[in-house]
Amino acid sequence: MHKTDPFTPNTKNQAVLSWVQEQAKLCQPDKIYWCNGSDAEKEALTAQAVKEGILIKLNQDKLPGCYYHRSNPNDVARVEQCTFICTPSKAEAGPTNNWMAPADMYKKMNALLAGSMKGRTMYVVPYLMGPKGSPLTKVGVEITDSIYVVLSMRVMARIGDVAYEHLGESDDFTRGTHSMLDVNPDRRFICHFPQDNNIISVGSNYGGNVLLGKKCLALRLGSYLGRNQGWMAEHMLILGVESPTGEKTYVAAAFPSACGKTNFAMLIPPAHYKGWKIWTLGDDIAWMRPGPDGRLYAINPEAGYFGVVPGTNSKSNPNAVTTIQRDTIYTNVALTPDGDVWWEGKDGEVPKECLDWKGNKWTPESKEKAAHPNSRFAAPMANNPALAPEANDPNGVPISAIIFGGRRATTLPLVYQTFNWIHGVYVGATMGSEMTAAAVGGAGQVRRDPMAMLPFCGYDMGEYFHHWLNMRRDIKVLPKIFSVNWFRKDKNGNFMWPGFGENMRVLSWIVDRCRGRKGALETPLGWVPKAEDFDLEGMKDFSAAQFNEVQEINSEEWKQEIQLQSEIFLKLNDKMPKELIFQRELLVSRL
Ligand code: OXD
Ligand code: MN
Repeated sequence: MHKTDPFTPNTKNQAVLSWVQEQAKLCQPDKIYWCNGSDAEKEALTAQAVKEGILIKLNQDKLPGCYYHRSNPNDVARVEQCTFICTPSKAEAGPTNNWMAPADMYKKMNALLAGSMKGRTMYVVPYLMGPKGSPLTKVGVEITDSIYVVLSMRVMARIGDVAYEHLGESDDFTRGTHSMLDVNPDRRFICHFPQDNNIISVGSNYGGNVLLGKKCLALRLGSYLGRNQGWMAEHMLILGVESPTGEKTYVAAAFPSACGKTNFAMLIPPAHYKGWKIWTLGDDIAWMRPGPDGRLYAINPEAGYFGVVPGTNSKSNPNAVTTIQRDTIYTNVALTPDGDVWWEGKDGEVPKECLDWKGNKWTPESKEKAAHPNSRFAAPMANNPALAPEANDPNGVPISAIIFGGRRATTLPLVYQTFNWIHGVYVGATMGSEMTAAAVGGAGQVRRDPMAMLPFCGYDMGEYFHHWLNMRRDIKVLPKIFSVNWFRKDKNGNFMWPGFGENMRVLSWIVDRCRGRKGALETPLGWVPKAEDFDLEGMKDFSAAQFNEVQEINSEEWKQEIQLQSEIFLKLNDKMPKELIFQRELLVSRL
């Protein structure tokens, strides 16, 4: 519905109207602003955010449409310890999630939300997760008192009237209430009520905690809905590999947060791969369901990228560098005197002086980082020169390969293919990775992060593995499953594999395996490339001997690795599917 006054409702959907009214009664905002997603609205809200000092307008000659935001220094990452899955029973949430009884959590949240928006505006943001018209697409409505959230949501999701059109008169939408309160870590809770399709997030203004379509709906509630409805919500990028003859192969890949999903999804092949092209479908989340032809089809529910900024440059990710030149919200990077942004690892000169992410004067002599290690860009996917034309296709794309990858300094070879779906599920389920700055606490420690979903699975992790195993009955043409590790280090602490664009070589072997074009050698872990099948041509300073080293399977390290897997086996205990227990035994006997 089109209108000029944002303070009158722009929908006739009764369920939305009465829920908003209920929330308004609780939060008591001064005004209710009904977003319609238009460009005029974007302009008005951006101007308002600048006026209120929430956004700083960047140098528009250099960065047209770009703005800068500094968060509260206590609010820079996801907070897993404050994230709750409030299923009716604790068992449904499982041992890897924080749980509280729904009635208790609603009581606690209602007390915090009561009057929380006095003196503030409540924004009502209708949004779609997924392309218009897709059977996988879901509608959400987020209520928030943060203009930064509204402006970020319009980058990350398809917001506005399009969502009400999809919803029609139905009451089937995800309700999400967000209030910053006083941005106090002691009053910070990210709560999910899967049985009510409801989210309440308070006390934060950080993307992963407050852009409720992303981690909360697309992964936590999404995984719960997917299990009940026969589809999969995964922490995976989606990319397409196009050969010089126009053959396209689609791949989904799960890596934990801040392990290079955005870089991999936007990869530019090295010069040697003339005529090859990588297309980005998504960089963080995949929703997948079996299609009528029995293949597994994936969509990216998002419409933008919320990427880690430090380290982004024309070597690591040239497409991202282009993507974030326009219409981008930068959070917690450094600000230069000429209204440009800077971060550690940016192309070009280090500025002689700038303001760091906290607003303090910074010079190259400063001990602290200028940009926070988890500083972020929010940029529309439409800016990506490698955006796949299929990114808006409601049918999604058929997935031929699934890749699991962690950040591991030792043990894990560069690449291997699992023997079959069940073995692949075992490899995903036992994945370990060094923790990063994307979540508060523990950076650097290796933890088990099954399918990179540890922080995002909205129900019992053992049941989630069962769901993966069960899906093989509905997917008639099963994707092949691979393990990769870009992060192995030598004795001197140097990365053994150059990574970035060179990862194309791994991808090309994977594509050839999916298409039955390349052979492989059987090892205790799975199938690995034969030396002659792995393309090293055109690589400077990387020999066949180095390839053997990065592929080495060290049985002592693997004995330890299997011990470390006990962490997840013990935690899930009797919920661990038998198939995965057997897979572990088989691996032990093969080794
Ligand atoms: C993200 C994350 O922001 O995984 O995508 O933390
Ligand atoms: Mn992520």
